[in-house]
Amino acid sequence: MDQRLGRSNQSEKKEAGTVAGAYLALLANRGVDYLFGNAGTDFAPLIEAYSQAAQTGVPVPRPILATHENLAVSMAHGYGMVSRRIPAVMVHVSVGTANMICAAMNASRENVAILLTAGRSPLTEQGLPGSRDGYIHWAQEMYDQAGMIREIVKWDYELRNAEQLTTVVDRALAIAATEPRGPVYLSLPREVIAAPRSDVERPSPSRLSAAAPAAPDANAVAAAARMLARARRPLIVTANAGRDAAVFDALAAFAERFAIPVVQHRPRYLSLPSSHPMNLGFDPARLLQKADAILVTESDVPWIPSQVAPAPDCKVIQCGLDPLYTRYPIRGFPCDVAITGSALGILSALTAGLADGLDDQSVVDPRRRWVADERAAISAAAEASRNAAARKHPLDPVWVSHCIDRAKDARCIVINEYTLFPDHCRFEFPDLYFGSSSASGLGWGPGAALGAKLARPDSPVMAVVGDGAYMFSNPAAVHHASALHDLPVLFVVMNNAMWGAVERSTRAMYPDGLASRSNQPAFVQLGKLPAFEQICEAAGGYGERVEDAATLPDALDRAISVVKNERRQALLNVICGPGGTA
Ligand SMILES: Cc1ncc(C[n+]2csc(CCOP(=O)(O)OP(=O)(O)O)c2C)c(N)n1
Repeated sequence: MDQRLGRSNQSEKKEAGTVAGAYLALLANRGVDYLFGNAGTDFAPLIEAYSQAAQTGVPVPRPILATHENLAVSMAHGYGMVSRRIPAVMVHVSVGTANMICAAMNASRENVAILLTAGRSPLTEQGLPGSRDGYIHWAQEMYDQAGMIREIVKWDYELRNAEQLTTVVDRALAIAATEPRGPVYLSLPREVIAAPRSDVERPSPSRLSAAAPAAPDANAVAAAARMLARARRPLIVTANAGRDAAVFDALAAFAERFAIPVVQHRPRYLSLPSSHPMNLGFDPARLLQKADAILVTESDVPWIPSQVAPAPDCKVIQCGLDPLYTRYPIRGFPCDVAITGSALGILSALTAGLADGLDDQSVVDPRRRWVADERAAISAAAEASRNAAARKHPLDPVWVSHCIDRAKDARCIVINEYTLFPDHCRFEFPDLYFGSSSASGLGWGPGAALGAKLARPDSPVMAVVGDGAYMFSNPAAVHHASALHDLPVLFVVMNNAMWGAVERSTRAMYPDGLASRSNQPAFVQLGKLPAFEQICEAAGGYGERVEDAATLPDALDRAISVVKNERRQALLNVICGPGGTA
């Protein structure tokens, strides 16, 4: 956890002003660099406090205006996901909270820590600074505003008075930063933040640390090590072990030493270099039935049970900060041993447990040969599918993925709202690829890319999204934010003019049904779409429509050059045929 929890080692100097001013200064003191905001009447004391801070020079989080709450939270998600710091978001009372829930759910399922906040309708009808003065102040009030979002966040609270400010903020940040990390929610009534600040001493840095994760249990590790040591065909399945960037090297060393192949099923963070000899791609289905021991690490859905299952005698070890995913109502994957702990801690404990029995080359060498054969087969199949895709018209997403891979800088951060095929791309370092949340609340990718750019201003950033995902992202708000905050990124829209995932799901359920034979099934075709490239151009960016496979590489080069050399956002509207993974 690298969040600074304080900037100096003394108590903060006391100043005149409001709770709003003290709150902003406290956030900055606790290492919150950015406050993503979508404002309303509840913001008045905060806006005044920002002006006062500008005059006094008190450090406060930089305000980042976003014209939709889904965008504000997606930007915060992207920023937190890349930086591992905790950003804050503030939205307008109940209605703003309603608008941010989808993006908050994405962050929650991916363990991204965010301090989500919202105003409250003023509590009083008159008599206090901040009392109701607009007709909306009655209808916007709810009996339980936080109830809307309570299932998604780790903790929620309403600030009641000036005196508890430090405890509340420090507790919120410590809970958000404790693994498994996640968003927390704090509501801030207008009279409370408009009140005079308290003169209660505020320790700096915070005295409320995040809790360290549990250490892996020695007996469980020993049992898992025995299962892996005996296996002829062991397999690791992960989605998110790489959320701790240090795992990228640790998993590489572990997999290599003990010759255990790794499949990354629907990864949100990559956990292994593409070129690693134990990397067996992204599809567990073809390997699952061959496996006799499976180590699932940080993977909520290691395979789809209705489509494929491991052999009945295959041992399954589930590892993670919350290996049973207790926040998911149903999850019935087999689990012979469950180990709670960080991926890094568990890999290190398993290394010690396996070192005795498994450095035996007679066990490891045959595995290594098996994995090499599997890897060769996967790479041959990928090449065949690229060749088949190469000259298709309209463009094939496989070919688009390959061209993106060839065009991108080796250090480019790629945000994938699921249309990019990572099996046709190379990522050799941690934190270069981020996939959309397993909650799949569409509209995340473009905002997350802006947040990633904020976290790593010197890295090129690209968002690859479907036309559906792009429209869910509030494009006008996205392009406005990119220009306003000087966050030039490249958006590649794979435009198949449909909600392909909806069609694929219908065909899968009713392969012989009428809808499968229809040219116009309901709720699938998007018909005539806007010229997306012009939406980007309207915000001062560069836009191009690409219809021909042969012209895509040059179009990518042009767009990448505009983003890099002119510091302007760019959008390629790539007209694709059906395809996709969801
Ligand atoms: C907020 C939200 N609403 C609806 C969905 C259901 N949904 C899943 S994929 C999808 C279509 C996405 O379209 P597009 O981005 O064009 O990709 P394609 O499926 O065509 O490959 C929809 C509507 C969702 N995941 N999230």
